[in-house]
Amino acid sequence: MKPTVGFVGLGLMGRPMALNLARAGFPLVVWNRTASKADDLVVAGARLARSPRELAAAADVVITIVSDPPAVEGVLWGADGVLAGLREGALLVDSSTVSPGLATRAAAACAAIGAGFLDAPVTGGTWGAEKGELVFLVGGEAAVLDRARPVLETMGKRFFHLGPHGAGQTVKLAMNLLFALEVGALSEAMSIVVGAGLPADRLVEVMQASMGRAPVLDIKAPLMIEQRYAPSFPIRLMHKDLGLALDLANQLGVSVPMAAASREVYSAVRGAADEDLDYAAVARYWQQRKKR
Ligand code: NA7
Repeated sequence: MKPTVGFVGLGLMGRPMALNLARAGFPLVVWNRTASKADDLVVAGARLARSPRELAAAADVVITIVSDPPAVEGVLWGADGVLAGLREGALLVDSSTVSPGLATRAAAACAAIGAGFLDAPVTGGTWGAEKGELVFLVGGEAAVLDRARPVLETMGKRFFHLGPHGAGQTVKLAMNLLFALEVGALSEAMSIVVGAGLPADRLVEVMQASMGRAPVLDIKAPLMIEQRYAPSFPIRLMHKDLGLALDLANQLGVSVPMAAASREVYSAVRGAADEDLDYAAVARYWQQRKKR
């Protein structure tokens, strides 16, 4: 018999992930702060819980994927939070991108209940979430990952077990730091080319024929050239991740000056935008500044 899955957080990433669980036939209980986002999941057969606590009390495996550390704190430790309902022997998988320290605290809280915990942030964007082809970056015990695998395999195609609790978050923050710098650097390079009156797609064409060839040119460059910035990975979340990466580097005594400069850039781009944009919109920011 398939385990009952409780799914908390039906945002850009969580909704398609939960839909894949429903389609795979897992008994599913969902909760989202804005309940209306659960409508199509209820149509797909999921039950809408009144609180994360009620959800956890009904689930063998609980998955959370919410915006940021305060959101995770709220859905886990709130009065009607997951930890108030989580059953002994259950598993909690947090796929939000947060700090390794928060993952360690959640793991300890689960251990006190007799439940397993994994930090398992994901990469692959909304496209990967829809296709069920996410990549999971996992921290925690290998045996707990083995137990969670049948559920996680509905949503992902690759699983990297990276070490103890917090290791998944550490690698995820390092990875997003690199993405932020790549997209930021590509944006600046494009603004030089566009500023000189040349088309940005020629730069990309040349880059694709050089040692600078990289998937960011396949995935983000077309959006930048066509000025399509509907959020797949919203700039507000990349800004959050750069902050978390800087905090972590600070705790570790590691120097990351390019990340610090990049966070300033993403702060400015975020502040200048009225709408929720993808982080590729840093390209638009530099090109618009040139025009002023
Ligand atoms: P979204 O699309 O911004 O969705 C965020 C989700 O988190 C959404 O379900 C929100 O509920 C929920 N949220 C935000 N704040 C809270 C609080 N305070 N309490 C409860 N729930 C909350 O983000 P993504 O799906 O793209 O990304 C989710 C995570 O994965 C994030 O850590 C990324 O960095 C990676 P709402 O619908 O707004 O009521």
